[in-house]
Amino acid sequence: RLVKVRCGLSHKNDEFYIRRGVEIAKKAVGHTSPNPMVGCVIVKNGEIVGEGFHPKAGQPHAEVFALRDAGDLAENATAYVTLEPCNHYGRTPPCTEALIKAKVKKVVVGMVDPNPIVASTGLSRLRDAGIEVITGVEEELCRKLNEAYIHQMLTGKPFVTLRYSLSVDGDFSNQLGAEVMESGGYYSKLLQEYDAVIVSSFLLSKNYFVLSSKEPGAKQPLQIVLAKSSDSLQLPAVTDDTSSKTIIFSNKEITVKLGASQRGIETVVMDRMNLTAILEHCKRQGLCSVMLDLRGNSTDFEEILQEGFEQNFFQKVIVEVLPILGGSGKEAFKHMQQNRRLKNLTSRTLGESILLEGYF
Ligand code: AOF
Ligand code: ZN
Repeated sequence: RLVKVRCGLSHKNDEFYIRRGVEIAKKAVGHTSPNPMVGCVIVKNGEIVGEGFHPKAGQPHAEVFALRDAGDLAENATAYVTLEPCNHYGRTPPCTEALIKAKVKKVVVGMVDPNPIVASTGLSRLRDAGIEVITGVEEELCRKLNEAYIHQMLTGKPFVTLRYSLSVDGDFSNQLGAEVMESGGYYSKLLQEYDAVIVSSFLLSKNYFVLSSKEPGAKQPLQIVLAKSSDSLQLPAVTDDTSSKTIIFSNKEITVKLGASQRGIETVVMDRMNLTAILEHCKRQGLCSVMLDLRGNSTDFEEILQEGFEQNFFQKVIVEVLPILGGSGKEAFKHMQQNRRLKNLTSRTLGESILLEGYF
């Protein structure tokens, strides 16, 4: 039985090479929008002879880099591509033609391109040229890789994720969570995945953190600040350093005061705070993915959350449970003063639930 398992692991099947393609596609995380992330692996006689990924919109596609890497070895080889090869002249020429010219024998595709100008024409172009084509290999993984791109292509709207943290007893106001959350650089990595992040000015005025990814070479998301306070507002944590752009949305009752170094920051005054207008703005800027970070004063988000749920604006939720108990002030926990911070928190899934265990 052991021997069998070992064979299973070393056997490199189509799924293996598509997974490798997904891995290398992710090298460009945060840089390809509005284009998808794509990886391509060229395999001949069971060996990888070329690899490439799409680094940035406007630059060549994954297939082009992989074919260049493989050189003459691409002839009679199999090309594994996480997304259907394009068949149109966009900013770059069609990848189908490049694959045909390189005389590959077979093309294995993760998923069909939802872009209406491609949508299966890439597959048929390759088949017409006598190339064997298989599609739908590790499709779920490939879809997850480009969830924002797919949503934006199919609906014309940005992909919106709600992100928030909770204490173990379900406190949602969670001003307490701000510092805890920075552990492990997770948030910094998450920011890379989004074209824009929306936060409340409350969070920034508390100087809890700066909204820029610290990943090396990171592309910074657009920082969208909801100015939510009846008083005039100072925003100490917003800087206008060139790496991250900031835009502040407010309603008529609020005066936004910017510091001398913040003059370049764009401000938009709306009749009332509304998510429709904010997302329209993102769309006009060609932004495909937006994260709405609910840290801060939960009341700050009431209006736009209501609107977002009514209009079905949200696609995804990311919830972080903090190692804190007794944040909610609920009856059962209200006498708790000490040991609010839990130790050795572990988690696992129970069917569709999550089980947490922690120690006082
Ligand atoms: C591929 N391989 O690596 C990518 C593809 O303006 P362009 O020329 O960059 O074309 C963009 C479109 O091409 C994009 O919307 C998507 O349909 C496809 N992206 N296709 O074969 C790639 N990035
Ligand atoms: Zn292409």
